[in-house]
Amino acid sequence: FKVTRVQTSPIDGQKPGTSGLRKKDLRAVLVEGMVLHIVKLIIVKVFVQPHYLQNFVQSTFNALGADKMKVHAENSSGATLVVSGDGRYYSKDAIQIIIKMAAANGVRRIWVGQNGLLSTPAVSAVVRERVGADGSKANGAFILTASHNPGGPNEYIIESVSMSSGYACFLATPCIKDFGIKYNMENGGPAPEGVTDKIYSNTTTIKEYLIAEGLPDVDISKIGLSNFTGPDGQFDVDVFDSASDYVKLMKSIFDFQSIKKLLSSPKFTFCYDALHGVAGAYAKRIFVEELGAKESSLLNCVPKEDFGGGHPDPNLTYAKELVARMGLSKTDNNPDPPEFGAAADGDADRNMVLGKRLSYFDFRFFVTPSDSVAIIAANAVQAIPYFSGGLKGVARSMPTSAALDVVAKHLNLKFFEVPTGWKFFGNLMDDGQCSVCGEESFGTGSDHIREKDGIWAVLAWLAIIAYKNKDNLEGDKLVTVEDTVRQHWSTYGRHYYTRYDYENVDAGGAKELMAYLVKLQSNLTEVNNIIKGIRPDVSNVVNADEFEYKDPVDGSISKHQGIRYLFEDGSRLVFRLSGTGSEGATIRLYIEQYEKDPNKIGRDSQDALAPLVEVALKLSKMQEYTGRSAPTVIT
Ligand code: VG1
Ligand code: CO
Repeated sequence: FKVTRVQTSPIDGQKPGTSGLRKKDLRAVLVEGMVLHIVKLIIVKVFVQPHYLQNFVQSTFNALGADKMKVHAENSSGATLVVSGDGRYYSKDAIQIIIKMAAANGVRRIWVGQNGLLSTPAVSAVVRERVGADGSKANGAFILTASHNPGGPNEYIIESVSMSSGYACFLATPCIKDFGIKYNMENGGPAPEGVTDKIYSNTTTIKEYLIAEGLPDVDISKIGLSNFTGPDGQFDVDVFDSASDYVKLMKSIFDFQSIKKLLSSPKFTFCYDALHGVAGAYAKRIFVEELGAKESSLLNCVPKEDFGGGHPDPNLTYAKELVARMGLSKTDNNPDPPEFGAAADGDADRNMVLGKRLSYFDFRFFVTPSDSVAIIAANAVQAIPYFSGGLKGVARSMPTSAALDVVAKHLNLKFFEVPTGWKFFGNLMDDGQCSVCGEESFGTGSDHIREKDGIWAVLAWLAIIAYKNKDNLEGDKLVTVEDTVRQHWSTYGRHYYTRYDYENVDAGGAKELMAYLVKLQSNLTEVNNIIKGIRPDVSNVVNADEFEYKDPVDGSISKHQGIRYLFEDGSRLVFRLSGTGSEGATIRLYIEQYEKDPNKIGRDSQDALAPLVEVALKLSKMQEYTGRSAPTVIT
């Protein structure tokens, strides 16, 4: 092949957010016909528009610099990049484009998971662990995913509505489908802000990109190595099995035998919902083939380009089938609700864990992600061989509840509070200061890789349940997920927790709300006067600030990471703007209350939090600024 330089010009809005660049696959603009109310659709496909992906990829190569790409001439072993993702629509085209651009930019070899599939945690594992046939190691990776955002080809739903005037009106509603890309570094973790800022700044000045001409599309459905020759010498594309490196890593972390014993106990039933995301490619290998779960325990485990039309977000709203399978009650349709249920998001870095509820009536028991990381940290040393030497430290993102803080204190562990987004944990882990970490947004993980890890979290829970039942598998009743969580609360106290999301609100209104809260926060007397007027039974705010983080390893500072109101009794209100949305603005409101009294830890969390919720909504003038009387999603 030869290298072609293609003229291009900057495209607005290519700024990577909390986790890479994410955009709608289409933007539909409705133009109403003046007379006949006929709606015309003008569709702009964002990622598929000319040069969009190319500009971003070239800007990344430019940000990394020729030294990082180790062009062939400088170093005969050359650079190796991984390119794969959750398999969403447009991934296959994107992979071919990136292969050709990498070849033209002097990359020596590209590694692709079979069919372009690799979960985000598997990419991290591959970058860190995989060794190529020629002894090569990866230098970085492009991950193609928009995580839990839906995917699929452009679509719109057209409905016709008859008007009283006799005319018909066509309503066209665009389906929200996203595509995304992010770059991970040599440690297997997301590029730090210094790099993403540079990528963004390059996108604003880009004039040309390089692409290989005469390089055929590579068949990524077949495992094997293809060699090509370009101006710099040899270029390889290595298509490999998506699961084996990851499975090997999991087997080195957990005691698969003890989990297998648990799964084979007739008293333990299990269900895993991949929501048609890439987790399906791992679930069968790990849960069924390695651990002996029944094939019927897998739900939606065939990865699909459009996630089967669903929203691949593992929460109680979107993981509908799992929630139904866990069962409201024993019915004819659902004779035996599983003991343990879990789900993953599109790229398999998130997890939700559910248990069967035995008290009251049979209703699923939800483990909050903030509790999940605390419980994993509290049990890791006993239940997971990888941690048997002890934990180096633990960390959580700022809006995540303080359940982990209490565990850290009890166990005398180093503890860190970092801004939202996994990239902040990576530095601590590289520096040997953190073993287990998590976010309230269904993300849990450890220093085995540099991304959060959905399947790892489920294995960690299975390992804990297996450990708690190790002498009990023949007993009358197993220690359940619910028992485990309740035991934890009675030892450490309970953090009632909820998150309200206001999605796609007017960006101006959202900014004003945040500005108002920043200003208000500087006058605590006024804050407390307002609160007394709303709910005299809520405790005082003793501190408020805009969260700022100084990385203890590299000293870099991240500002404006959310507004915190801290109460005397340990309650917290946190407000922040999402950095992953692809439309308007999303306001997230995090509400938390600590309860140590063992008699008060069994309440329904929305009930327990009602006074604080009322304070949060009125204090922030949420409805005034957003026009919304209720959040889009509550978790
Ligand atoms: C959200 C979550 C954050 C998470 C990020 C990426 O970000 O709140 O905790 O790290 O998504 O997760 P934001 O900025 O929208 O609040 V994933 O699974 O989407 O890569
Ligand atoms: Co994700």
